[in-house]
Amino acid sequence: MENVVIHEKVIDAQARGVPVVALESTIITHGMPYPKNIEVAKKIECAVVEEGATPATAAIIDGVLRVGLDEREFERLGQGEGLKKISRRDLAAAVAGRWTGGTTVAGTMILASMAGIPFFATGGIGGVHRGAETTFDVSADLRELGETSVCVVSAGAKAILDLPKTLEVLETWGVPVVGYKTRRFPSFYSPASACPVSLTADSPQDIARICHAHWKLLGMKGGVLIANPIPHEFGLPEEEVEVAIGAAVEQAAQQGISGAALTPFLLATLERLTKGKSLEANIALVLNNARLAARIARAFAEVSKEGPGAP
Ligand code: PSU
Ligand code: MN
Repeated sequence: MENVVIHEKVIDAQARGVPVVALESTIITHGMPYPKNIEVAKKIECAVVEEGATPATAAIIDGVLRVGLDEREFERLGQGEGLKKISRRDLAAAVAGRWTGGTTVAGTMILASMAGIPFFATGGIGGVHRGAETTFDVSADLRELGETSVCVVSAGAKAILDLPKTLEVLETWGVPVVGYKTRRFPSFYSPASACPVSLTADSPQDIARICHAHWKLLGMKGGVLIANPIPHEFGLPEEEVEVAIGAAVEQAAQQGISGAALTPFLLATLERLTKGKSLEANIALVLNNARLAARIARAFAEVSKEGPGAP
């Protein structure tokens, strides 16, 4: 795809058959404060390298779609002004208007797919917002998972969302939701919610086989969502998070915050209300997801070698 600039180190890894893991950048531009955001983005890349894969953070710099960033580009995203949050509907405007910004889960899936990278690690996906029955606020991430053939490793979705409705929409779009060593959909800061997942896998190999069956054996399009619970020691007490979320949702309604601004507003308010504890949990779970994504990408390379009749 000639409109994407793939970093040399990523092209080199692809040529040598080293698995690649795509990473998103809205977490840098809209998810965490500077300089923590840059620090964490680099730690995530290191976690992927430690697991034997090559990281490729996606973003848009001066209207150029980039997969794999260098030092200078990370700095731009970390402390630049007027940075955009770029989802599917924003891509054309970003290119035509030479925007610089972070790509959401949906945006990153599109860039990863253009660059031929089927595995992607993030923190949490966007979903159906609470009160969506009146606002119709449903993240474009869900439709993208239905459409684009990338496996997204997440810690589920934040309880700022309506989790049962989010899972219903994923079902409508035909997205396999695979709980990693769990039968319950994780809710980001907590290892489990009350909602069941449709599938459970106990190893990266099991997940790789599901992806292989989905894309290669059945020839279907569309994403696979991996729900990887936050490690127990980093989870936050559920009652405390629930109170803070209730307050954040209420503040958003009072201030009339809606649309693309809603998720960043809720995340920032939550951070304040939990006195930074949510940030530490966020970092722990993203690193956990990056490691798992790298292990799945490696396992997928092995499973693909076993040939079309592989189990
Ligand atoms: N959820 C999080 N942290 C995040 C996001 C979601 O816990 O940083 C970001 C992701 O980039 C996601 C986007 O793709 O917010 C969803 O935004 P919206 O609901 O506007 O589609
Ligand atoms: Mn929205």
